[in-house]
Amino acid sequence: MKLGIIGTKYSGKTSLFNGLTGSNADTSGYQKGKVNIGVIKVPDERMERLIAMYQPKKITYTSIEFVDPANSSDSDEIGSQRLGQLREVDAFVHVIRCFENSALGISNIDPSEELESINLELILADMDSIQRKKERLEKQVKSGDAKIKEQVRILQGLKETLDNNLPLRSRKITFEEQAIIDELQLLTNKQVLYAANIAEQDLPGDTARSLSGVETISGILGENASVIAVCAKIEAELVELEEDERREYMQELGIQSSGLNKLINTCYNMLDLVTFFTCGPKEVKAYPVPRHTKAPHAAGKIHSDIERGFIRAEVMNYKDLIALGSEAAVKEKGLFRVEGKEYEVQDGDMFCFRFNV
Ligand SMILES: Nc1nc2c(ncn2[C@@H]2O[C@H](COP(=O)(O)OP(=O)(O)OP(=O)(O)O)[C@@H](O)[C@H]2O)c(=O)[nH]1
Ligand SMILES: [Mg+2]
Repeated sequence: MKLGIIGTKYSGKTSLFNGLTGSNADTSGYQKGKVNIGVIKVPDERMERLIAMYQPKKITYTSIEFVDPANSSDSDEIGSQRLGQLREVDAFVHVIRCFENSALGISNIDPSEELESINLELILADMDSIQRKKERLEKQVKSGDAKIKEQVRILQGLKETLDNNLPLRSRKITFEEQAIIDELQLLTNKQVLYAANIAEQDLPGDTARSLSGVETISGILGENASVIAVCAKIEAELVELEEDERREYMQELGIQSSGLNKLINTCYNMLDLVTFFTCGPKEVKAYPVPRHTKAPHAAGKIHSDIERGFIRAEVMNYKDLIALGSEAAVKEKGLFRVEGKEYEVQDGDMFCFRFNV
């Protein structure tokens, strides 16, 4: 999974990037043309139990790649070059500055203005992509091709949503629309996780000011929006510490869980992901998939051959395994099942796929 970090200038994108990935990217000022990319493994305590149980030769955690795109100019906008680097991400993390920065002479805090300006920039970028595609197709439409006419009609439908100042994620997208969205690598269909970047002195996040930042964001976006409060600067410091020291410092600050953990949990909820595992002496591996994914498609995450030649899934759930203590006990209780093509993956499922190609 790939997450792109967006936000206005000095909102704390690179600081958050450092805090999430344990990197040391420069935050001392404008860094022209430098893109920061970092990969983290998704912590999952279930993995630790499974590793202890199966003693595998190889361990593969789910990973998340964070992209903090390069500045193309020293402006408040994301800018076209950065947007280009963000087209392939699965979702955005939108950092919103809720702290004053006297060193940079910034004293006003205005989450609604930041939300609006970034939102508008993404909408305009999508409008531009759609407009160009439409013009190209309209040149060909004279030939009377019904397929092209249909495409122009779909583009017009997408454009109308954007004309109303709404991102594409605000409404249901049809199968045909999705194909065009993918082709044009549009931006506003992607889900957004909002990170209110609060001041150190507002930690653990319950001062009036930090609450007002988060509430402003939630108030504008509605209660379904995914909003977390973090202090990017502190996260960047925490990630540098040894485990013990970190725990101590977190306790001092009153922080329950790291920004990374908060972000991952919120992100999994937002994207409605569940995790399945494959376990054996060779490898223990975790795979995130959208809820309601069918067994053959899940198998395809391991190898396309397994999806193509799918016969059946042999499955038990992590919860049963832990409750009963062993695979044999799970089998004895009749909780080790054989499932077919229509089976939907449940969180914590442990699969063995049978296939034939
Ligand atoms: N006090 C405080 N300062 C912060 C916090 N997060 C970031 N900063 C500071 O704000 C300045 C900008 O932070 P960056 O992380 O570089 O912000 P950015 O969004 O990457 O900035 P650009 O890439 O230039 O758009 C730096 O001086 C940071 O140290 C925070 O939570 N509290
Ligand atoms: Mg930066």
